[in-house]
Amino acid sequence: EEEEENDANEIEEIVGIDPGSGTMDMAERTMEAYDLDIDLASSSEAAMISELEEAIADQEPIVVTLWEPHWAFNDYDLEFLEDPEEAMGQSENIHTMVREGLEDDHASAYQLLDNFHWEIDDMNEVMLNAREDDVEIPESAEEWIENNRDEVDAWLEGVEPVENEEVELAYVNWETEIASTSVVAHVLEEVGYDVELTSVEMGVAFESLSNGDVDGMLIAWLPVGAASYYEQYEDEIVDLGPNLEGAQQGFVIPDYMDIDSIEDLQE
Ligand code: PBE
Repeated sequence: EEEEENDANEIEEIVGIDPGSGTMDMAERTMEAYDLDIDLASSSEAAMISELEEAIADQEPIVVTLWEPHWAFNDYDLEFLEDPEEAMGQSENIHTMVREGLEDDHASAYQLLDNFHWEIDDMNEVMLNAREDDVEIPESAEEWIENNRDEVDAWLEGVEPVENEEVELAYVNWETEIASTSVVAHVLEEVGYDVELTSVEMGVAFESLSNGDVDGMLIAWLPVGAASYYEQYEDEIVDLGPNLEGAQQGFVIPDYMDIDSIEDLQE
């Protein structure tokens, strides 16, 4: 029998990101929930974005795993596929987590990490300014701090300066995580800390935090993305709660495509 030509038939895979990421875990669970008979290709944030850009240049159908905040939503007309089963949750918060004992060992760092909270627009500004000015995110993070002094000063309330103390933060090499981690690292340096930043995979970040090898991290998207790691490690780490609210992950398409729900990918 002949199949009608449409965008859904042309989709043979969903373009994912790094194996071991919360995004891939949630994508796998979502594909199971909808019983999708297509592949989930792993890659990286950068490789996923370049595939997306190539598809858009050729107006080809493509489905990627993507999340908000992300500058791609600023540069391109993109849409989240509807998720009637709510397999990806309604929205995500990004949590700050620290190792047990940090409060006693480095009270000021603990206090600052506990105070740190910002909005989607703030994180977006750091990422978009880096692109606009063609600088690395740590540099646009410094600029953001200069332009948002009042907000930063509020995080510093009750935080005593220190000397000769070192803290280590783990992060994953995703732009959202580089943005938040860079901002907090700069502010910790203002307080007087020597800050070491360690880029690892998400599972390694959780493990390092649980055994005290690193002091903190700002990377856990919950309740959905990082759920598997969180369940595994929650008794061995300290969850300081959300540093950002209202984020979202999902399956994303260019808006020229003629599908609008994950259900449209079912055969
Ligand atoms: N992400 C980017 C990460 C967090 C931000 C959504 C790819 C993840 O949890 O997998």
